[in-house]
Amino acid sequence: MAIDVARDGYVATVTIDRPEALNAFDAPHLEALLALLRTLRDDRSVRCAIVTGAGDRAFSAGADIKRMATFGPREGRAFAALGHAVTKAIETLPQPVIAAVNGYAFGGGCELALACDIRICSENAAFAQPEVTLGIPPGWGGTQRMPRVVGPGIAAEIIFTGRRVGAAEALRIGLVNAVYPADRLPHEAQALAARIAANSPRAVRAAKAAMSRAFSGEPAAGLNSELDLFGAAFATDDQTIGMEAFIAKQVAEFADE
Ligand code: DAK
Repeated sequence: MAIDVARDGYVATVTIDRPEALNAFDAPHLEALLALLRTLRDDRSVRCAIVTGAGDRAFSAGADIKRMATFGPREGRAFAALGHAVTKAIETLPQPVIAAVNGYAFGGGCELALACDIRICSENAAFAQPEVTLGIPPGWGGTQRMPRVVGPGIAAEIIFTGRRVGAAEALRIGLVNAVYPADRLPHEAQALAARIAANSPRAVRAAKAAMSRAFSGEPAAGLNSELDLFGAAFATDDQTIGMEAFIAKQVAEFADE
């Protein structure tokens, strides 16, 4: 049982490692993931993170149903709050996060992937919000994030039916950006992350911060924030480095922070 982290250059890969339960989350795994996200948040040597599941069957089968089955309202609420803290920590991580979905992403597993900035998956991936079949509504942000990613009508159908969405459909509806053979998924995730990490970390962070406001409040507030972040970029070395490299027909090398 563990949440593992591995580094490759500027990229940190976080692996949910509980394959005997298809990487379902109990409270200790949620707490471990939350603690790890808090260290990544302040680690300027990490420019992009990947989240994936151990083994070849599941990204995560969601919240641990066996543990939840015995919860009363107080424990249920505390568990839901922990799940919220984890998905929020991913969403608000300053660095971009890629979900490399390598099998089942059900319930809380699907919601974890939805909290990431980008989702890519293997050909054997399957997504679902089956909570209503268990007598509960989605509880880790799926009701809010699924409609933003795939649109309200498709989200309503997926959430109200609890049905499975395979990789090809996930690609078609925009739930994932790309589908790869399972054995190529880790390499493709690393390549995508490395490509992001080669860019100005300050500019990428500013873009993520501005995009996070795209769906909150009035559009004008988001546009004003974009304006502020754009202006602030002109006070950084990265802006000078990036533009001078372009003019000199060279590849920009952005320094660590
Ligand atoms: N929890 C605990 N154990 C799980 C699990 C899960 N979610 N999913 C799978 N497992 C365990 C199985 O019990 C089995 O354990 P053993 O019997 O070997 O001990 C092992 O993993 C292998 O699973 P299967 O034998 O079932 O494998 P199959 O290939 O036959 O089926 C499956 C794979 C993913 C289709 C199936 O396991 C399945 O349907 N699993 C349940 C998936 C699911 O329904 N996930 C959603 C969980 S609900 C809220 C707060 C939080 C939440 C909601 C509300 N509030 C705010 C109100 C969160 C909800 C959820 O995530």
